[in-house]
Order: sequence, then structure tokens, then C-alpha cells
Amino acid sequence: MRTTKKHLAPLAIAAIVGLPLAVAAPASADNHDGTELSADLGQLNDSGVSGTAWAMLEGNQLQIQVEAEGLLADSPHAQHIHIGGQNMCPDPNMEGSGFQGALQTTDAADQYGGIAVSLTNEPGGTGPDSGLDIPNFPVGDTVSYERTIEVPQDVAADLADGNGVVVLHGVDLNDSGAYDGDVESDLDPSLPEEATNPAACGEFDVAQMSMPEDGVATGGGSTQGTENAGMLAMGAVALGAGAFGVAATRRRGADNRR
Ligand SMILES: [Cu+2]
Repeated sequence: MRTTKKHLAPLAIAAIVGLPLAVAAPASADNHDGTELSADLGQLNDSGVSGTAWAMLEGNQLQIQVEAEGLLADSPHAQHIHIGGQNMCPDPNMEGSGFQGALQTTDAADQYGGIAVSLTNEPGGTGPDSGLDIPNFPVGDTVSYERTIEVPQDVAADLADGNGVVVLHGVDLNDSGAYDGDVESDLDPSLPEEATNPAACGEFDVAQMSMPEDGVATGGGSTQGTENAGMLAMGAVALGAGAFGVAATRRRGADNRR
């Protein structure tokens, strides 16, 4: 008896108030649907590393997974979400300032910016300050990482706009089987550059959004409210394209689906 009442309530209210259900749909979709992000990780510094990253952003909660292989075995691998610059990965063949032109982390700051989120294991911190918290980063030739992280508001906003680059660090440039060599790390001179040079990079893209389609799909016969919701959604996309040129370009695939 109680259950039946509960299920009927929203419909009954909508009927009484006379609100088109289609108008209510986008608001609730907004609350429940997070922003889904995905990235293909490609090698830097000829590391041979490949992988994927996936994330779901709901408010300030970022659930993130990283899967990668081909890293230097038995060695820690710092991993971050970088934000800033052009929010892009550098050309894999970009010449850097390291040994024999190796790409050091800051060489590509114009492309992927700085460390915004440190993807440590518990109990490591997740801010930029934990960027070289080596004991809490994954160790070994494969990474299978998952954590839910609370990110600051500005980081959440950037990620929701498709601005974010996943970077895995640590590469064995001289095939010695360990982090060594004479060139210092640009991030920490007490480490060899091999410990921190980027090994893989992937740009987060926003997966297709379901909100506008939901609005249309539930519209049925009465279209007045649905059209308004659709126009609002289109306006938001246009605004986004103007303000965030880079992000909009990278999201084109998703936008075209409509
Ligand atoms: Cu990094």
C-alpha cells in the first residue's frame, strides 16, 4: 500500500500542478548523471607504455580508474591529472631537455599544464603537493588503479569541461632496469630524471551527455516545454564552444551525435 502511494506521488503532483513532465526531467538528470571522462594513454619517451583512464565526476567526487602496461617493472610510477596549458599531450616525438633529448616533465608544461590531482593510493594525499609521494604510487610494470577522490571546485569545473590530461611517470631511458643516470629530475634534483620523466599521456574527453536526449525522449505529445529545454541545452553548448575553444574542439565527436 505504502509502496504504491510512493510511486504514484510524482505523477499525481505533476498532474495537479499541470507541469509538463519533460521540463522536470533535465533537472533530475542533472542531479544523477555525472560527467563521464575517458582517455587513451599513449607512450612518451619511447616507453612502450599503453593504457586507458576512465573517470566519473559527480559534483566534487571523482571516481577514477587507470589501467596501463609496459612500465618499468619493480619501480614506482607517479601518476597525475595535469590541468593547464593547452590541456593536451605533447607530440610523442617532441624533443626535450633530458638525456639525448628525453622529454622531462616540465618540457611539456605548455601542452598539459601542471599537476592538479595526484593519483596516489590510500592514504596518500591527492593534491599537487603529493605529486612525488613515491611510497604511495603504484609499483610495477602494470597499473590497475582505482580511487574516489574529492577534488577542489576549480578542478571539478575544468574536468567537466574536458580539461584534464592523465600522465604516468617513470621511464627507463637506458634500459638498465632501474631509475638511474646522470641527469637530474626537473621535479626533484635528488632523483634521476628517469624516476619522473613522463612515460605515458592521455587527454580526458567528455563522454556523450544524456541530458538533452532524455528531455526529448520523455516529451511525447506535448512539446512546448521540451522545445524550451532543448533550446537551453543548445545555448549552453554554444556558450561552451566560445569560452573553451580547445575543449569544444575535443568534444566535437560527442556534440555531433545530436
Ligand atoms: Cu604528472
